[in-house]
Amino acid sequence: RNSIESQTERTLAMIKPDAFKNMGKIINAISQSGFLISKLRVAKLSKQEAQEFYAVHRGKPFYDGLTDFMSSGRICALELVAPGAIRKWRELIGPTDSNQARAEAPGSLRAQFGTDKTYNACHGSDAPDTAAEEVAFFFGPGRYPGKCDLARGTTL
Ligand code: RTP
Ligand code: MG
Repeated sequence: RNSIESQTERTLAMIKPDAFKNMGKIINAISQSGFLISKLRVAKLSKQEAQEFYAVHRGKPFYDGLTDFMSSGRICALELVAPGAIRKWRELIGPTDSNQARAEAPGSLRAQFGTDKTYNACHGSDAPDTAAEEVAFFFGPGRYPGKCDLARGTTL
């Protein structure tokens, strides 16, 4: 109850398919920024799982392209723990559009590793309730979305 984990906030971070090849650099940046990485898993989401994860955007013009992108390759999901983790992680990743990020936050992860407003390298939860839901999506009891056998390089 007095552990750092219970006294600080947690958020769900994701390294998206376009940035999976830069996972090492991104995890290094996460560690250097003072987050505790409390959970981590690699997965490849099905289209249906991507639609579920981004259900809040259902009906928007970019929803189909977004969920195609998010199911196009391996991702890395992480639970990050730190004081103010939700806002702190969104600050580290920068504005949604990587081009805007390069103009306004050149050191941010989206500036460094993303391309545009769709292919933008990283995801971060935006509020405590969505953080709890998104952590449960990947790490909740009985939840194993996006099964991926990394050793064989195949989706199970
Ligand atoms: P995220 O949820 O992935 O952390 O990103 P965010 O809060 O900064 O942005 P959000 O509005 O929640 O959008 C979710 C993701 O949808 C894609 N997107 N594409 N083409 C477009 O107009 C557009 N707008 C958003 C991005 O991949 C964005 O991160
Ligand atoms: Mg969002």
